[in-house]
Amino acid sequence: PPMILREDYRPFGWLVPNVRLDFTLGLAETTVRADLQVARNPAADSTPVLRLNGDGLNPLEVLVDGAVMNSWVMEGPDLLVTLPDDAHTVTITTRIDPAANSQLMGLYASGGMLCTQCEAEGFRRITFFPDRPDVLSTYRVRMTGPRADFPVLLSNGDLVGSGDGADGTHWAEWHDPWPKPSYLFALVAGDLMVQRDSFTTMNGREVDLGIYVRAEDEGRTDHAMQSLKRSMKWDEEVFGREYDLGIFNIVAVSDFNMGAMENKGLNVFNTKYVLADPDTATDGDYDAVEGVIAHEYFHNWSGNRITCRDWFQLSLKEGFTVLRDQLFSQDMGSAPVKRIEDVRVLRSVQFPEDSGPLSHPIRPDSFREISNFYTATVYNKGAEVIRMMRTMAGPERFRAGCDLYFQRHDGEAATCEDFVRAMEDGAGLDLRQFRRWYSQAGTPQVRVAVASVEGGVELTLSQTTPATPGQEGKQAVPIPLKLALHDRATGTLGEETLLMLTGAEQRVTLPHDGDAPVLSVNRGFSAPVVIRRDLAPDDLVFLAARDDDPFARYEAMQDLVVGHLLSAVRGEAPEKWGAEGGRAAIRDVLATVLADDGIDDLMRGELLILPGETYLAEQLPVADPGRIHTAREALKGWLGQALEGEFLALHHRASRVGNGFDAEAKGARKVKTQALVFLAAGNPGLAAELATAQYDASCEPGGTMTDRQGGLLVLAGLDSPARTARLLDFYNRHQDNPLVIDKWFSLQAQSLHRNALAHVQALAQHPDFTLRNPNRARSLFMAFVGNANAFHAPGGEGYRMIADTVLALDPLNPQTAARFVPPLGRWRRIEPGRAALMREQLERIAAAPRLSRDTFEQVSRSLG
Ligand code: B3K
Ligand code: ZN
Repeated sequence: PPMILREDYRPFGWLVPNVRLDFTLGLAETTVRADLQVARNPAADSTPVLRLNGDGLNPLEVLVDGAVMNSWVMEGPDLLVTLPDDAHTVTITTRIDPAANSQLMGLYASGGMLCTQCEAEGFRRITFFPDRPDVLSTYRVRMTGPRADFPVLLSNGDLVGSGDGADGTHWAEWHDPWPKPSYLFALVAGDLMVQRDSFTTMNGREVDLGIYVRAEDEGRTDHAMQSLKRSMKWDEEVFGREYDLGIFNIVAVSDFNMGAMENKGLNVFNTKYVLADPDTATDGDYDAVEGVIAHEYFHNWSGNRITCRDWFQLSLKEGFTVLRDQLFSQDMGSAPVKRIEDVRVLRSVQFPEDSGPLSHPIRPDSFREISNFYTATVYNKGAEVIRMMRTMAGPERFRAGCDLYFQRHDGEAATCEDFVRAMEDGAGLDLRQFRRWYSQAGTPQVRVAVASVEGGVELTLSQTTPATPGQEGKQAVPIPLKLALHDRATGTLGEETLLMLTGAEQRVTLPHDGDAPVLSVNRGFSAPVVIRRDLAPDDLVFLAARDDDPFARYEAMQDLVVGHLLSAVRGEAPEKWGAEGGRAAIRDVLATVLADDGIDDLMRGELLILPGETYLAEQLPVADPGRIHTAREALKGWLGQALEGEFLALHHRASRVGNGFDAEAKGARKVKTQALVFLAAGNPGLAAELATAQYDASCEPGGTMTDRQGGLLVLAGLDSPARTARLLDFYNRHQDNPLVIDKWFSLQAQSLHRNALAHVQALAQHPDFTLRNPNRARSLFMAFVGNANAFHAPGGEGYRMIADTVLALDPLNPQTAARFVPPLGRWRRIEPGRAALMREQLERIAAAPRLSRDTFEQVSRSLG
């Protein structure tokens, strides 16, 4: 497959101002007649040839201005039509088989309904079209189908007509007045229930809201609806963005490759991000529903009204929209907790991506398959880059920059450069050097040293960015660092200041009274960098217990634990970390955190989370996953014993809080299961009893899935007669709910049980398991990959199982198959024995015949 380069961008030779689509719907046969009004693009090189992208399509008939034309040619999958004049109507008829579409791209069948997924290049599987985001058209869509099978017929925009046809058919016609690229087209036809509501915009316009689900999911859409209304209101208040159609519909689909899709006026969602009720969804699920609903809604401006010129600009809409959804969630719940969660995701997913073979800039320079670039780098690092602009400008000036961007580029297909320029002009920032964040891959490493000088302290800051594939020499990037100097002796907390590190090395003197201050740096995680600071354990203890920035407290806690664990993994003399090799210090801080009345349980829960195994591995040039696991479990067990009384008391206190959805109840549920996690490592017998009791209590009326799943997850890691019984109970209780059965697969795949690998092998043979449903495939195998100790089984069985999964899934669903390759691609950073086994599996995949473009690209980059 060819490499596509960003620098090769050229505008398309033809404009397609209007599109008319006429669908005759059937699950196994749908006929599509497309009328494309085309005109030469004055802004492009002139060409008589209209190249229309296709993927697996044959033209049944081609008309030009209503007359049959037979001189078309196919070039690979594309249809080429040579046109005599400057403007024509081209009509093409195609026929597709949605039921046979296992890739879930284009028009496909899911549980008896028809739906579409077009981003990035799925529209070309429906009809021939210039399937690129810079061709904007208004769409008129007519659907005809059997009323009994498809009582609901939806598309983008407004419903302009409907009626009955012959032989039990009916039809509907939709018109979307806003010009859009083909990737935002959507169609849904099926037997669905709807929850309706309405929203009045800031200018008093009524918007009809609808959430469509299958009959069995009725009653689980309330949280999604409330989240939608909150998102609409928040985007008006915080970004000044008003919705622009009379209808906003959401449809939940159970077979879906991603989380959701922002099609204009008709968002299509994975059921996982719509459905929620207390008996089947955890607190985490509720938050995820709210966040994804917001994300897709926010795309209406950052993505739809202003779209991307080409797919290299993907972060223009995704990075910005992730930042918008993060800020929204910060406002809806606990801002510090949300920030910590977002940083944890960035560091455990994006940092490893950025330090491995798949590293790429947030605006990539090349790709073979764009689906492979919907990454944590484009999304989450992209969001961090825009967040830094906001930090440098402050919220008001940042808003002015956003306003200018929306005003200047409304209705356009824009570039990241357009966004940066609008920020310079609107927010008054000089971003000349800052642009490097868009072009340079890799995570900057910042070293900070503090020395006392007359009247203050001198900070020496330096930065380097490690080489990444295709980018050897790196340049310095501007790094906004929020910092403060605290006084450990007096306990006085210093004022926060913002310092810009712009050069490779920089020295600054800061005033400070008193001796030897403690530096609190990268507060709030003001920059997406790795900080290397040589803080003594006592200073980390002080920050973890006392810093006024919640993120800095979390960070100090993490650093303290990371320092202890890495030294254990390296087999270093423990004295460096003080009494008990640092364990005593960790125990004491945890005790402080457990007793601290100044924080709520949601925040306490964050401070109790030990750094994950992937994050720990990332701290080492070459990691031994077995040693990391052993050291981490040993610390957890020691803490579970040392603080057994405290954790028991916590579990007891939290168990008496009610089952509500307020912050107190959610916080209580979070720390309750965390207490169990520590106790399970320290005193398994006691923990098994408590976990069983927690599980059983959660099955009483009003009990929550959060408690049930938490109890069962802990129990699944232990050897106890209750383990089998409760796993069976959970299955029986929820066997009719696929999303909950996904949890049942996941929690066994994630469990700390020493036989987890064998459990996963057996579960892959379970009658409910299938690779055809992406949620189910991920529920078992992605959860397994996240279980570092099981995935990295020394004999390589885990690697083989994932490679088998890739090979089995690739012919069915390449997009989802390719997502399982990156975990194997980490081999260079793993100890040589396992590295060889990982490589072997990558080579086995590479050798398979007829690999998809998606998997081929990921495997070859991983081996390269
Ligand atoms: N824009 C979609 C992503 C679709 C990707 C398909 N390969 C979801 C989102 O980011 O909102
Ligand atoms: Zn998005």
